[in-house]
Amino acid sequence: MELTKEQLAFFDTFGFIKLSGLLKADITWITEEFEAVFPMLEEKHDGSKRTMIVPFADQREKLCSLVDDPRIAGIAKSLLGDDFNYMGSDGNYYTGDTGWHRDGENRARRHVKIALYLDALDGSSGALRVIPGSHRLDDKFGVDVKRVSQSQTALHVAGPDVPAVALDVVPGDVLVFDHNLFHASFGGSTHRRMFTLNLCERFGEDALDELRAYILLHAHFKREHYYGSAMLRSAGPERRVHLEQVDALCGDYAERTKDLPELPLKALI
Ligand SMILES: O=C(O)CCC(=O)C(=O)O
Repeated sequence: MELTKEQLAFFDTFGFIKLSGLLKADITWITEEFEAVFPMLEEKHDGSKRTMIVPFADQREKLCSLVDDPRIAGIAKSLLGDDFNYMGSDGNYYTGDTGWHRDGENRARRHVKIALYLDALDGSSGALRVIPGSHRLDDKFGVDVKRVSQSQTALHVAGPDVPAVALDVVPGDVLVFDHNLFHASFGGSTHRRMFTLNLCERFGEDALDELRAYILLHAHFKREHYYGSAMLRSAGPERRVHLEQVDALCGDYAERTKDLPELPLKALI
């Protein structure tokens, strides 16, 4: 599957796209696999705060296969090129609101997130809200819109009242957004389920130090490798293209992350 030129123009212009029902036929096994990851934590999610596992899809071979799925890989290739990098995954039981933020400020290359919400959500029950066009970092709007991260003090507007689009979802819908896009959610339950796949354009050979810094910055827990073992173990030649750049830099990963906390734990953000 490829995104059409109109879908690409929409993404370029607004910084996100919703693909309704794209994984509808698969959502039963995807949800079962999602649930199968969480028992690795000692504590069960009790709704008092967000529980997050990183890397997430990497824990289960079936979830890893999403990286090869022609629909997911097709979206990634359309937005990032045939040799895109897989940049990891997080799985979440969210509790409550997520304030306005960008996931990064990437100028040199595009980073995107593919998000699968596993419950039906609308704007008042925790659907992802986005500010269209806010991914354009250096447009005047892209600069001014930073005020939303302190909306109450800077604009006298509460987070939920910031003008935005709520991306209502049912399980099987796929949301794709640029890491530079401002996003948030409000009114969600204490058990809102979601996981992501992060992907980016391949780094140039002259930018590998930047890639090394990036993967260390995103190392939340002590681990042997940026990727989970199931992701590496089950990779065929096609997937390896999307892992090889990060894989090549992971030789000293265990040493560099040795002071971070260890899974299993109740992961907090
Ligand atoms: O669903 C949410 O509450 C926020 C999701 C989010 O911020 C993210 O995945 O980066």
